[in-house]
Parts: sequence; structure tokens; C-alpha cells
Amino acid sequence: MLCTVVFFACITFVSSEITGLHIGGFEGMVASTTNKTRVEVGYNLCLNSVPYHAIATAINKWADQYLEFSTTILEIKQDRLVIEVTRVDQNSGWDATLIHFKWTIYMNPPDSCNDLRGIEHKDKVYMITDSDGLEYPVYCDMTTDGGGWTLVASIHENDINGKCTAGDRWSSEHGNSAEHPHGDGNWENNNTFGDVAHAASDDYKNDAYFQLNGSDVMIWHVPNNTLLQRYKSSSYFRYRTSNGFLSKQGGNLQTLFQRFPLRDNKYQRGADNGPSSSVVFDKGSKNTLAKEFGTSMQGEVEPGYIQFRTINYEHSAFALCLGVRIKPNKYNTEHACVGGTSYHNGDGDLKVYCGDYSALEFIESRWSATSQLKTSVFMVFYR
Ligand SMILES: [Ca+2]
Ligand SMILES: [Ca+2]
Repeated sequence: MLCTVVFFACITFVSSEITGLHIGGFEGMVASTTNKTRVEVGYNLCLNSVPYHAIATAINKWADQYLEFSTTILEIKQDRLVIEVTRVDQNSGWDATLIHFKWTIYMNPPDSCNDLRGIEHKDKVYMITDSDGLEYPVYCDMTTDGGGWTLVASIHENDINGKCTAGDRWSSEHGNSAEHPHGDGNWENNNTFGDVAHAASDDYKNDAYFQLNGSDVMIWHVPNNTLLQRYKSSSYFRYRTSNGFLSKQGGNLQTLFQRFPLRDNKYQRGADNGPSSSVVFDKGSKNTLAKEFGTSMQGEVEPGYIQFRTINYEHSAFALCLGVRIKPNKYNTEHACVGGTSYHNGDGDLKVYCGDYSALEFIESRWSATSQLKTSVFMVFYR
């Protein structure tokens, strides 16, 4: 049967756009001869557009019948929701009872996974909208610490011995030369590359990297070539800031690196290292993470942190230190931090620092990272 709940009449002209999220409720008498019925519930709001998304619940208010309901939104209209109410405690209809409908409507399309918190609950790809109004797919972690994490980038090394060669997008694809002493600038610019389904097989950077403003950043270590459905289950380290670190850096990594640019031979080692933050681990621990680095490097890092824009002995800059920060008076940062844009006029040996994975692979094994680390991608999320 159809039960139309009374509507509030929208007779006033609505001049200002109603945005954001609205919560409301309505009570109405509903009966059904079968276990499902269709109900229309008005918002009592004068909206000037159709909401983007809605959720609703239905609860029996009268005690004389035991009734439990689930709801499915059949249609979202400008003035009402069309809801299918299904009795779930048993497969039959019910006598007239007072049902309380509670609804939430979302006026705007989401521009982040965080906008989908409370609506979506699975770790998977969702569509979000960029600042031009175009939809694009992103991978959302909707379970870690309540969810809402947007995958914005992955750093992948396709040729660890190729030093600033093709595929080294997070350092330079244009060689370790005087023309590109500062790399290709992708930590700071508006380029995008790669795609969400292949974020474990190649470099990835989407619009959210620079359009989204988050409070915290999360890093996953995921083996190369992992399929999208297994990003989380295959990850062997997951760690994140929980202190609003990212908001203090302007909201994203672009703003962070615009404040702390990657420039070779410009900054002082030690004194000019960029910001760091403690992290909490959702997978792995700081003790196991420390063992990912060469035995000599383990003495130069403090695990349980992330750090950005570190400066080494030779005054090269490195973008992201993986789950560690560099100890005071230690400068071999190229062995624990990725995204190195080394250039040194007249010193060809230092080419070994150039490339997406900097010197995670080194001629002396005591400075080399584990093969596990060298054959993994580092995924970056914001929330
Ligand atoms: Ca390389
Ligand atoms: Ca790469």
C-alpha cells in the first residue's frame, strides 16, 4: 500500500542555496498486507535542488506489535524521499502502527572519502567530484579509525637502478642533470598520473592530492602489482598521523612541499629538514619497520614517525621518510627517504641518490633496504 505523509508547503521563494547535510524525522501511520510497502516522507525543507544522497531508518513507535524494519531509498526528490520499508522480524504484513522515519540528506556530491563517512562502509573505489565538478574514482579506506581516508598518491619504483630515468615521476624522469636539478616537481605541482586500479603497479597521483584538505596523512606499504581489491589485505605496514599534522601543513602534501620545497644544494643538512610527526600503526609496528632499513641506517633513524624534505650530507633533498624520522646530526637520509632529486655538478657518483627510491638500494648492503621494501609501493591517504 502507499502511505503519503503530509507535506510542508513550500510557498516562499528560496533564494539562497541550501548546502551540506540535513537531518530530520517524520512520524506517520503505516500498515501493509505484505512484508514490504512504499512510503513517501517529506523533508519539511524548501530545497532548491534534489539532494545528492539520502539515508533513512524506520522504527516502530507502538509497543503493541513487535516490528522491525529495514529501509531502501527508492527515489530522492526535491521535496520528499520515496522509501521502501521492509519488515525484517518476520515475513508478513502488519497492522497500522506509528513509524518514526529518521532521514539524512546530503545536498552536495562528495569531494573526498571523508564526505562518505556514515554513508559508505566498505574499503573500495567510490566516485568523488573535483573542483571543476567532474567525477573521478578514488579508493577509500572506510574502516581504519572510522574511515574516510582518500588514496591520493602512490610512489612506485619501476627500475631501482635507473637513476632519474623513465618512471621516476616522484624524482625526475629527465636525468640527474643541470637542467633538472630539482626534479620534475610533482610533489609540488598540479600534475596527475596513473590510475587507482594500478596504484600498486605504477606511480599514481590524483586531483585529491592537491585539491583536498585533510587533517591527517596515512601511509601503506603494499607489495608491487597487488590488485586493487587486495590493497589493504596485502599491506604489511599501515601507519598514520593522529594529531592533525596535515592541517598544520596547509591541508595536503602540495601545500607542505610548497612550504618545504625539494631543492638540491640549497638547504643546510640537519637545520633545514622538513616537518615530522609521530604516527600510530594500524598494521605492523615501529620495531618491525626499523628492520626494513639497512643495518647501518637503523642507527640513524627513529621509527614511529614520518618526515618530509630531509637534507643529506651532499645537500640533496628527499621527499618522504618511510615510518621514520632522521636522528639529529645524521645525514644519510637517502637510505630511508624516497623521492630524491639529487643533482651535483661535477660529482657523477652522487647520481645514485637520484630516483624515486633514492638510495634504498646501495652498493653496500648495510645501507640497503630489504627487498620487501624495495619491491613495494607507498600509498598516501588523507583524511
Ligand atoms: Ca628509478
Ligand atoms: Ca616511479
